Amino acid sequence: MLKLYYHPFSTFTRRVLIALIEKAIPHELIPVDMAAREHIQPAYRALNPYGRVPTLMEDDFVLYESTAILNYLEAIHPSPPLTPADPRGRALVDMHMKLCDLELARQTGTIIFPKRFLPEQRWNRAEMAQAKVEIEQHLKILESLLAGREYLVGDRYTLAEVCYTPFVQFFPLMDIAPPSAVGAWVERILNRPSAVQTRPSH
Ligand SMILES: N[C@@H](CCC(=O)N[C@@H](CS)C(=O)NCC(=O)O)C(=O)O
Repeated sequence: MLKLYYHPFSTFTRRVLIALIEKAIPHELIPVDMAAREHIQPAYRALNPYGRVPTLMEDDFVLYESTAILNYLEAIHPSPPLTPADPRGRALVDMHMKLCDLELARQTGTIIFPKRFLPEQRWNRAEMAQAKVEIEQHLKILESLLAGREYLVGDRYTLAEVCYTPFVQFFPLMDIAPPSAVGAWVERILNRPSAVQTRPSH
């Protein structure tokens, strides 16, 4: 059985949890106590030398990086599909997964990590403000791509939406009001049962 090393507040882990649910893949969850610094201890670093979650383990096969894990799950459990079958559709999903990491996930982390876990005196407000500007620029581009569409690729829910879901969840905490087509898309993807089931409590 697949094992997933995870933390319940981890955005990147949530992507994998969503895919496991969407595809009804049996799995075992193994919590990593990040508050107790378990992720930087030698035992966990032997699995994932970067000391991050998620990490997937299947027999003696170990895989980290959420997008690599999502692609592996798609390869071993192609049904129901979370990517289009045609090469162009597949490539567009890859493009959006990458852009989500580059243009939203990193900047969201810069804002929400301090807001969720650090006292205000430790916030780097200049860095957080710059991250918000970058997110708003990205949302303008997404708005033009999503106008008149329900989803980013092929008008169906794909791994691109799986990647975005944990990060768009935090728009309210970041005081970001998305433009209209992005706002409707966010509501659509956050209301999906797999998203509701994995919504973080914090
Ligand atoms: N690029 C990685 C990012 C994973 C990541 O940064 N996970 C966070 C939790 S959401 C973590 O483990 N942080 C601990 C650390 O960086 O020390 C992925 O896509 O899996």
